[in-house]
Amino acid sequence: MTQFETVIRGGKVVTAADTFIADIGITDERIAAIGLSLDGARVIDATGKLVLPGGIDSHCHVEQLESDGSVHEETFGTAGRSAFAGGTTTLIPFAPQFKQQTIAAHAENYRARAARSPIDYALHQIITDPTDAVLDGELPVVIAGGVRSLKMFLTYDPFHVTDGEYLRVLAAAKRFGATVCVHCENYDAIGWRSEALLKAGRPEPASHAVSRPKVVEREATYRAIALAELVDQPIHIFHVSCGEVAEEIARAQARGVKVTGETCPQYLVLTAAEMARPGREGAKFMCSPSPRDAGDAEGLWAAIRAGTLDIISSDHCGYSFEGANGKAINGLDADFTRIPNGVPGLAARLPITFSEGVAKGRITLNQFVALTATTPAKRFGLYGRKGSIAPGFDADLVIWDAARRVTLTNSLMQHAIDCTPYEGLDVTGWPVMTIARGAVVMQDGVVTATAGQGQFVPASLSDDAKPRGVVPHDFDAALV
Ligand code: DUC
Ligand code: ZN
Ligand code: ZN
Repeated sequence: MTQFETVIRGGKVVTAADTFIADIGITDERIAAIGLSLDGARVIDATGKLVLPGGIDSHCHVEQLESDGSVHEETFGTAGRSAFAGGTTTLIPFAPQFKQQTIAAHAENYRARAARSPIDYALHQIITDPTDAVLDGELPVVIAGGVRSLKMFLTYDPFHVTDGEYLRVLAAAKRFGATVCVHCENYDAIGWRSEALLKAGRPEPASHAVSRPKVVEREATYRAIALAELVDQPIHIFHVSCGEVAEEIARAQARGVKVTGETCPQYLVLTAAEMARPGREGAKFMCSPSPRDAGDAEGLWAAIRAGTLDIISSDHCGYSFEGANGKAINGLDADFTRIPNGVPGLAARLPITFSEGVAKGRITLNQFVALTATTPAKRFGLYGRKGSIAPGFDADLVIWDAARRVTLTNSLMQHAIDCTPYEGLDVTGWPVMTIARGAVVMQDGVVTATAGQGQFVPASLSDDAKPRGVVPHDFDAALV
């Protein structure tokens, strides 16, 4: 009988396609066999538990450099700890580019930070200044280095790009083979309403939601898709906040356009009402797009079940509530336009998705795995190594107690941030062990991973990112 280094014995193995009881044999960091009565030097008993592929958080902001010289509080070290605590084994954070600067200007700095990661990671490349030198000179080098997804912001100072700049990036992505992820909100509409809110004497956090209603996101989503259709470049819409926006994606998908979408736990369990808490407390819930209204989450679940939205990422972007580097970086009295946007969610993503989705009967176990691991791996070119339980894949696994009831607290999140917007939320389903490339990195909440243990995972061009070959009037402007 083959002796494996480690065997996970007797668990209910769940992939995006199947659910079955089996042992998993692990050797040399990879899944070597799936079968019955496997024997290992180390045996981990998973009887009565689920065995899932480790989560892939394909949208999270980690140790991100900002143009003012500041760096996000969440380091790769603390992000890895938090991710492992929550059953996630791969992250895809963002390498920066700032206006009037090259990509190279910050690449080495960010790679050096990432090299200390305890968790495996791929990278997205933010593009904010798409000059010819950046698109034709630097981008092919970035892509050859294994970064095959670009992030574009249609709003947000100092990141936002014009429609013309967005088109140029879509065309370059098509030429060189990359997918494009888009933050869809209308910059001018938000600016206009924000100015009016401040003039009307409404500087408090609750105004955040008022400044950027659904239509602002819906318009930008429509525009992002229409321009991508013009270029015939696949795009992925980040952080869809409500069904009304998902409908734009569904309409385009029905036309055959290659557009995909994701949502995040904050849109499934938070509402805009949280931002109306007394004083500056509401800042803890400020993220963009804004959380919406009671009832909007059901629209998102419907879009998830229909396949319109097929990834649930965290958009983890942690800012502590206290201290001078987080939500109060512009002072305790900063108006809503000057409070950094973002909520932490690395550790909360899987438990909230499982609890709200599987435990409440909205999705199946297999859909849960697809949304949180398999589809992110496929979309961002990591599949074959990450995202499933099959021979040859990295042994990234999470042993999951489907019945465990937990009340979320900030200390359970194990991140660097001093608060969680999910404080007090009851969930059913919890990770009891996380295994990364064959090593136990979390057991019963104790994380043991070390700095530098994580590897950079180069991405390949996914099928989702390949153009379909349909351009208006048979004239492909991207290739001229
Ligand atoms: N929204 C983003 O798009 N990025 C970071 C934080 C946020 O709220
Ligand atoms: Zn965004
Ligand atoms: Zn984001």
